[in-house]
Amino acid sequence: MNFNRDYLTYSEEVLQAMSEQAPVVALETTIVTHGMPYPQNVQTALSVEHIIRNHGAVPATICIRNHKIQIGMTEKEIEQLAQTTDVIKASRRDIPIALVSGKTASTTVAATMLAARMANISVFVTGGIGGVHRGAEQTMDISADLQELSKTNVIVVSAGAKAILDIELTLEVLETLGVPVLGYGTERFPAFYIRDSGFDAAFRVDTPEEVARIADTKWSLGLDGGILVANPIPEHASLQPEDIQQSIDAAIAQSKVHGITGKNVTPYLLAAVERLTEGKSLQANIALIEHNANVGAQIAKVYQQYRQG
Ligand code: PSU
Ligand code: MN
Repeated sequence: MNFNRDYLTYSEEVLQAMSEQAPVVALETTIVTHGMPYPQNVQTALSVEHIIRNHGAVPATICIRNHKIQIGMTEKEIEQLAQTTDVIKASRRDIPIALVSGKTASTTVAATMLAARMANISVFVTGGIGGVHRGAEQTMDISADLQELSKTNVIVVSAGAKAILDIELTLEVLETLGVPVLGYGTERFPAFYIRDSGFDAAFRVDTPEEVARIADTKWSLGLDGGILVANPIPEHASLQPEDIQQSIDAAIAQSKVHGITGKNVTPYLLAAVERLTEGKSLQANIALIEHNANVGAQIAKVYQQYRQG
């Protein structure tokens, strides 16, 4: 990748890990600033980092601050970010704008993939990716996350995509864009709070080794783009489809009444669903991202051997 490295800055922990060729796992921050309320956002961000360290990998939480893309944040910086209210939600298009303005920005899945790639980090753990919104045939609201998955070489560990989206169309677009969708321990594509969206993943894998091997094979062939690992929420934390479906439908209806568009749609729906489920969706969200951190750290450790080999 050819780009100006002056725009990147690293935390000491990440620099140290890189000098030792230790496995590093990228983490996004839009989930902190726009995906969860305070204080659960900061608690979750720290707990995910903790899980990754317990596996012997190093977390690199990513944001944009002071005209730099920052790879790795201290606990204090994460706490500050979580309490700031006017943070820019930065996807690919917003990265140069945030860098020039010097304002603080959190990174979406798309922007975190880009930053990870620039920093030579191959594994990224998130909650759920953005996708094709319901009614996209009218609104054209399709997350830039999908395009990024078609271009940028990072393994993205997720719990699938939320049922606020049109999962069927999201999978169709991922297929068109050539993105391998790997069900982790399942044939089915999970839908965030629930383990089965009703649609198949492209392929089932059961081990970190399989994921690492597929990534290595894809990129060895010069087939650029990400790999989407779809790791279902643990059974005990998953919600009943009937519990969540009504809340999602109501949230989407409210977003229409309030005329929510563009990058405000996803944060609005996440907050509305949380309100309508009386916090149940938030508990599920925390459980699934922690689970993804466990799986992602294991994948990062195995993939690191391919990078060194
Ligand atoms: N899905 C979630 N929680 C989130 C997001 C998605 O369950 O916090 C965030 C991610 O950062 C994702 C972004 O990349 O929302 C997608 O936003 P949009 O739909 O505007 O592309
Ligand atoms: Mn959108």
